[in-house]
Amino acid sequence: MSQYRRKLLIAQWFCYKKQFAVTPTATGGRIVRISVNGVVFEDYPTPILLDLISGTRSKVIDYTALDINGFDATRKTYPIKKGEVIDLVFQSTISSAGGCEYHPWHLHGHKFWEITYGPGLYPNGLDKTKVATLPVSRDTTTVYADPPSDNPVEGAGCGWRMVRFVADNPGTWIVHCHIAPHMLMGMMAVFEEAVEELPTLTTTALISYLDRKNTP
Ligand SMILES: [Cu+2]
Repeated sequence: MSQYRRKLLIAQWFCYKKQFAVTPTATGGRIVRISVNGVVFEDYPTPILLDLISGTRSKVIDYTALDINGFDATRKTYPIKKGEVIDLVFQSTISSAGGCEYHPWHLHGHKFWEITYGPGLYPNGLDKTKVATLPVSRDTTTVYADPPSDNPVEGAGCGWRMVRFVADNPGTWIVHCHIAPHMLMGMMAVFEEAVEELPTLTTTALISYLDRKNTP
């Protein structure tokens, strides 16, 4: 199995001031959303895992079509190849209230290793003295508000954390902030991992699977 490392930057942004349009409400207020790399998560019209294994969603991914963050704007997922070693960087940014907040990020389908973290914005050059010598394996990690200031400079980072996992579990895996209101505000994304490995089943078999009463 070929392996290579790839970095995915997962940055949370509030729809805040002029950076994003906010949705006006009927009463003239506004609804604050949270995006991941500028995309506010919206549920798929149909479950994409079932679409993949029923054959109604293509398993052929064009990796040249991914944007700089690794996002596929057509599929609305972050496709990952089998065997990739993914360095996932969770980046916090200023909140709609004007301060830094903490975010506990949770990934489905994998445990990852905590590698390193830092204040502000993720730097291109890592301070290797801060990399964990005995990384902890877990499926949730918190990006603490760093700096903890109530009034950081607008556009400044609010802390980041890097974790690492190996793409060895084909499927569709959600990654989201575990603060439920943040998740519902859009702070969520989906990894489509090695989907070419998923089986293709007939609709009849799927219905049997979903509705046991229908099983002969
Ligand atoms: Cu959060």
